[in-house]
Amino acid sequence: MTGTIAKSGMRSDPDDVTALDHIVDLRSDTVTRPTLEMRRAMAEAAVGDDVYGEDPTVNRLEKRAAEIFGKEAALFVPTGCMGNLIAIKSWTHHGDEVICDEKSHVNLYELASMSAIAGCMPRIARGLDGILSWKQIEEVIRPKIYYDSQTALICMENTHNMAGGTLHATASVNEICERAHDAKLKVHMDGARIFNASVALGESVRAMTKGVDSVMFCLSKGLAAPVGSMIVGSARFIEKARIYRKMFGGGMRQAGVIAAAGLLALEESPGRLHVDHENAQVLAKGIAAMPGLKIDPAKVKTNIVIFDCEGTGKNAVELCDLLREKEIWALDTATYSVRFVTHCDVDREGCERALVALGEIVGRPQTARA
Ligand code: TLP
Repeated sequence: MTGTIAKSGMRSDPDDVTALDHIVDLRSDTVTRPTLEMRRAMAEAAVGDDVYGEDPTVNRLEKRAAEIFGKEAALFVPTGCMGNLIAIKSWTHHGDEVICDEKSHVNLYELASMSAIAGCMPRIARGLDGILSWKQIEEVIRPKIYYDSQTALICMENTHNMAGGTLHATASVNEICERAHDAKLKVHMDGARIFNASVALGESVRAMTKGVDSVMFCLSKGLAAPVGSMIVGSARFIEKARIYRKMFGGGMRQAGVIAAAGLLALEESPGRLHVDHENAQVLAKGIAAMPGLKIDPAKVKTNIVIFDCEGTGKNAVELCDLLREKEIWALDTATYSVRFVTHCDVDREGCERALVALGEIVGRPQTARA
């Protein structure tokens, strides 16, 4: 349930009781609030002016992120959207095309910034459950003809949010990177939830992103930092990225206050993500047994549970409204599609409450009738 936390000791402050505490907020893992340790680290953080490169805590966070990913350098950015945009801008020129999956975040949920600001066209490919293969990418690479716009970049999303937290197999990522590089294309990974992918695959983020030219990952989602994302890549890429961050208004001053929480998020939080994945399984299995709801629990590998509600005769907005009356918050992601995202501020009991509430709305689980 909201307000409690699975990892003992992470949020133990008895004063941390807000009006939201009885709500089970499954809309997103972006809603996670900083832990007590994070709040303490924020209060005590050593700070300086990061635009001058003088914030020791930001510098520590960037060094650690680069180390963990096995890349030369890293940059702290305010949001995932800005991180993706900076990477796209750094790797492309106006008029270039960026290959991405149809339902990717860069295509659907970043206000067309790759076009509006970076001057690029999204070139859509349709991955299987959001996961692009080299074959699907190759089909949409533009030939080198003077009247064609040119492909410059491939964007992959791991985990893939709107496909339900699906995973890229590392062998396939490596193949895409090798072939892309042979074709003189760059590869960016929107790894907003790359640590969820790492936990589900049982592989290090370093191994998973070895071949990609840049990675964006979020500290502020399942890792529970209040604000911030990182981009990692070569020293040359980060040098350029730093300039675009300033151009886009993302140069922060005494940002060590939030970087301090980011450091804890990076070091401590991945170790508990498996709990969120287990809770997502409980939700998926419970939902699969309910009349009118459709989901394949075998496809739920991480913390995102997206289910179809068409068979209930209610659309997603109506279902979310009914859930909200029962203090369960969910997100409609399409006309008949509802998303639950598990995270550290919703424990097993909260997930069970969500299932009870869903059952009261759509009817009792089929297994319970037998
Ligand atoms: N995703 C949010 C919404 O914008 C949909 C969510 O609740 O899931 N890449 C991916 C894959 C993301 O899921 C998100 C946020 C971002 C980038 C952007 O991160 P922020 O919100 O930090 O700009």
